[in-house]
Amino acid sequence: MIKEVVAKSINDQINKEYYSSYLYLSMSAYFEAEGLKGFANWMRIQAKEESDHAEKFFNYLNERGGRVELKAIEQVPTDFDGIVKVFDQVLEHEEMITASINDMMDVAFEAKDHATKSFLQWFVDEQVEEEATVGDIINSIKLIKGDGQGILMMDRELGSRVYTQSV
Ligand code: OFO
Repeated sequence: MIKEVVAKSINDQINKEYYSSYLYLSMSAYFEAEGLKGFANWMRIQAKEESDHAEKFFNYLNERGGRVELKAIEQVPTDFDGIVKVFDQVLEHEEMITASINDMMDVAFEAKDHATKSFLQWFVDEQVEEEATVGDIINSIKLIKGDGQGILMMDRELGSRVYTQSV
């Protein structure tokens, strides 16, 4: 049976992953309204991935005999201030998620819960990849410097992202 302190950290994280999903869906709606369909597509896939992450935690806690408790999802921003600021916000949010996963790892370590440590490793690696991807997008946006042609090209590129389910 999973220890209560570990189960609590997983339940808290489920909430954060759903918040992330909701946040990225809100950003997708913003891009859609701005006519940036490729950016909207990228963000919508990001939202789906976050919901998959929540389900991964959900399934794992059930598997370990813990009790999943879904709490209310905090209100996400609904208005944004341009492409650069949106992606800066994404990076900042992902850094917060990385810190949260690292804290979970510490909890599992202290509880001597080796199974949870092993399970969390996937998320540690995923966060490295996510932060790098968002960092690359921010660099490209900065290089474009608001040039319409460049934004159009980026919109096309981000529009080609395809969703692959991870649960
Ligand atoms: Fe973007 O991260 Fe989930 O875990």
